[in-house]
Amino acid sequence: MRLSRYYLPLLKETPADAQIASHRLMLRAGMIRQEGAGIYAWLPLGFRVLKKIEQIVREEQDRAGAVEMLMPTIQSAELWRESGRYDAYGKEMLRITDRADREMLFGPTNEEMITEIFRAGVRSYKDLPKMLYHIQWKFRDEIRPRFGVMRGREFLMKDTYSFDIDESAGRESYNKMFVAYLRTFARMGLKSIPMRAETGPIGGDLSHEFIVLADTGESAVYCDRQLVDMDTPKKDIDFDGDLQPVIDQFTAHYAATDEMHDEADFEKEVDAANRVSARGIEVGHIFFFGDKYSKPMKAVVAGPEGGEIPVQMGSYGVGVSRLLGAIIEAYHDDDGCKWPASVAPFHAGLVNLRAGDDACDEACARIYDELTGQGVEVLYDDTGARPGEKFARMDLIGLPYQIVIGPRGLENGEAEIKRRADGEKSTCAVDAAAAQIAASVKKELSYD
Ligand code: 5CA
Repeated sequence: MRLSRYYLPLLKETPADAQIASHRLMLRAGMIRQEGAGIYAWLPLGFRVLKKIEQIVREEQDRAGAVEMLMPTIQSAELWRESGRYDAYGKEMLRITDRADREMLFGPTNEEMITEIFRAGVRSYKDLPKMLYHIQWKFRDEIRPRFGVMRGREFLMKDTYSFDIDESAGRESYNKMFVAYLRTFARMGLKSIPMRAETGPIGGDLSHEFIVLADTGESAVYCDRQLVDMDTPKKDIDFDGDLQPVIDQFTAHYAATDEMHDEADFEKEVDAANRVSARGIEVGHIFFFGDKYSKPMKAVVAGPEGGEIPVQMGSYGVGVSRLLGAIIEAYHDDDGCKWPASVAPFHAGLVNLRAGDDACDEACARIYDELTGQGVEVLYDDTGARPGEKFARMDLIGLPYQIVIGPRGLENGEAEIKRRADGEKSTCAVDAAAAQIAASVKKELSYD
C-alpha cells in the first residue's frame, strides 16, 4: 500500500480528553475517530488491526469446534420478554421503535436470539453438543463510556453459545472455551489470567473473566504469581480429549477480581512473595448458566429415555474491539505503538527518503514487490515529506519493521533496517533487505 494513496489522518496534538496511552495513540495514529460518546469510526489503519484480531479469534474458535454464523444487531423486544430480561436489563439497553410502533432493541448480547434459533432447529439429544458463535457489533448504553474503545457504547464482540444435554457435558464445552481463550490472547502477545468472576445480568454460577494485567486497567485484581508464568496450551492440544487437567492447572491458584476477592483467603493461599495485587483489563468473560434461558424459552430436546429436557447452556464473550486498547497498553512507548506482528496493521514500513529520485524510487519498487510477493504486508511511504516527519510517523503507527532507503545509503548499496520493538537498527545490502525482513516477519508470525 502506498502511503500517498492511503488515508492516515495523524493528530499532531495529544487529545486532551484521552487519559490512557492506548486511547491517545489510537486517536493520534489515525486509527479511530470519535463520532459520539463511546461510538467510533474505524479508520483504515485501525480497521486492519480489528480484522487481524477478529481472524485470530475466529481461528481459535474454529479449532475448538465452534461454528460461525451471524445474527442481526437489531432484535425484537418480544424475544427478551420470553426470558424476562427485557425489563430487567434497564437503561443499558438501547430501545428503539419501528414505524409500526413495534418495540425493538440494539442487541447488547444474544442469549435470547440464539436460544430461539436453536430451539427451532434441534429436536434430539443426538444433535448435541453444539457450539455456535458470531462476531457482531453490540450496543450498551454505558453510564460512563471511557478510555476509547476499552469501554465503548458500540463495540465489537465475539460471542459463542454452547448447548449440551447435561451439566457435565456443559462443563466440557466451558472447558473448551477456557482453553481457546488462553490461546487466543497468547497469539496476540497477551498473557491472560482466568479469574473467578461475578455473573451479573448474564446469570449462572460458574464464570471466569480473562484478565490482562495493565496499570490502566479498570478492574482491581488479585492473583498468585505462578499464574502469570504459566505456559499457554499448544496448538496440538486435543479439544475432543480431556481438558480438565489444563483447567485444574489454571484454577488451582488464587485469582479473583475485586468483587470476588477475599483478603483472608488470599493471604492464606498465597505466599507473600507471590501475591500480585494489580489492575487488569477484562478481555473475555465466560459463563455457564444451565437452563436459565432454555427453561423459560422452552429450548428442549428429546432425551435418551424420551421426555423433554431443557438444554444446558453457556455463553462466552471476547471484547474484540477492546483488545486493540489492551494490546497497545501492553506494547507502546512515548513515540507510539509497537505492534506484535500477528496483529500489526502492516508488517513493515518502507521509507523512501527521497521520493522522485530515480535510484531511490527504483530500489523501493523492487523491495516492495519482493516483500509483497513473499506475503509481507508493506506500507510504502512514497510521499514528499521530510525525513524527520517520516520517521516519527512510522514510529507512531508502530509497524514491527522499518526499511529506510536514502540516496546516501544507496551509494554504498545499503538499506537501513529498524526493529520497532526494541529500536535496534542495522544496515544490510539493499538487495538482501526484503529477504531478511520476510524471514523475520515469518518467524514472528509462526506460533507454537
Ligand atoms: N453474553 C456474554 C458472553 S457472550 C457477555 O455479554 N459477556 S460480557 O458482558 O462479559 O461481555 C463480553 C466481553 O465484551 C467482555 O469481557 C469485554 O471484553 C467486552 N465488553 C463488554 N462491554 C464492553 C464495552 N462497553 N466496551 C468494549 N468492550 C466491552
